[in-house]
Amino acid sequence: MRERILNLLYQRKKKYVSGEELSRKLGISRTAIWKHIQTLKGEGYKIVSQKRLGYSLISVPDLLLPYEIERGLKTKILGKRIYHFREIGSTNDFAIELVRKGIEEGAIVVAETQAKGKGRLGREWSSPFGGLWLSIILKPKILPTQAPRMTVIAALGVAKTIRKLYSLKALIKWPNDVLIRSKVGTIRANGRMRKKGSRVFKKVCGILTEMSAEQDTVNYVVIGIGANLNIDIKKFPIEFRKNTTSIEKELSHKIDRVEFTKRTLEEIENFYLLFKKRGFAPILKEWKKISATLGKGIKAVSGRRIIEGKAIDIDSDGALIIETKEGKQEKILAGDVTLITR
Ligand code: BT5
Repeated sequence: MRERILNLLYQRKKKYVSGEELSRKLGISRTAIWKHIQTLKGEGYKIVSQKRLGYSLISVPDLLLPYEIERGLKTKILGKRIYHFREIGSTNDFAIELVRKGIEEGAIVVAETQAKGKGRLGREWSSPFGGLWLSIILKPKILPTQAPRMTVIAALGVAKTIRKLYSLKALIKWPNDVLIRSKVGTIRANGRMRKKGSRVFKKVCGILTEMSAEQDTVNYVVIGIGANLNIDIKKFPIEFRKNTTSIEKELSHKIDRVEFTKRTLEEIENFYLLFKKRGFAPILKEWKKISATLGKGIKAVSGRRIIEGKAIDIDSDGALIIETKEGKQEKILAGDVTLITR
């Protein structure tokens, strides 16, 4: 109901809609309308009321509220149910609880801040206010070994959104970091001498996919996306700042986080549907086009293996193929990559 009230107020933003009109159009009493308006105000909407004129929507809170994400969202699956928190431990943990209780595919969890944001391999993910901390529940019919494909689909969705909305050159570092070629303000960066104004790759988004599977079927996949949007880099712990950026930092202004969220969901869904229809090949093709890794000198750590060489390909399983100095080809399915040549 509150969503419908908001939609009517939005249609005449900053003008008045009478309580009588709202009550007639929505089929509820004027007292009920008044109560809903109070709740919306409590959530941060600035709505003024004037005795004979009615209600007027003045401004919307800077929050990723479900009403805002749902309005005009062009998806069929993603975001059909939205759970929003001002603060949570980890959106992935909550999404896993939901899916264990039987929630359907496409439900999402969003939070303004996370107290225990999770990176991969037990690492910490810093999640101050201003980012997008999002988990998406999917139930694809894939083999457990193919779950990393879902991460690629999400990384592509985020990178495409950044490119289309802000014309920033977002690239994907294997397997799933989204990087931006960022201007460096200092002369020294990453231990190398750099001219002021030259560019290095910095991480703007990380993805953590968690799943539950039986031997040959996946029960569910939770894709956790952490995107640094309107965040001053100083909000991150000092040890995380060096190779980190945010959209605000790159553009030198804040962006509309709701718009970013909607577009990301739409882009991810498009890639997901493409994957369902045509398989992984077209996804792989798109991924290779915006890879920050291919053709570069890299150091890869995968379990106990450390491999240095040139990243020469990503195969049909999504594995990274590295050619070592000795001319040997090595393949890794999971791990961390550092770019040596840029
Ligand atoms: C990732 O891990 O990149 C996956 C991050 C996934 C976060 C999302 S937020 C929504 C959902 N709910 C969760 O609890 N998690 C997911 P990894 O590749 O392991 O990178 C972690 C490392 O990146 C840390 O050890 C830091 O060095 C660095 N880091 C931490 N916070 C960062 C941030 N906000 N931006 C960039 N780098 C960060």
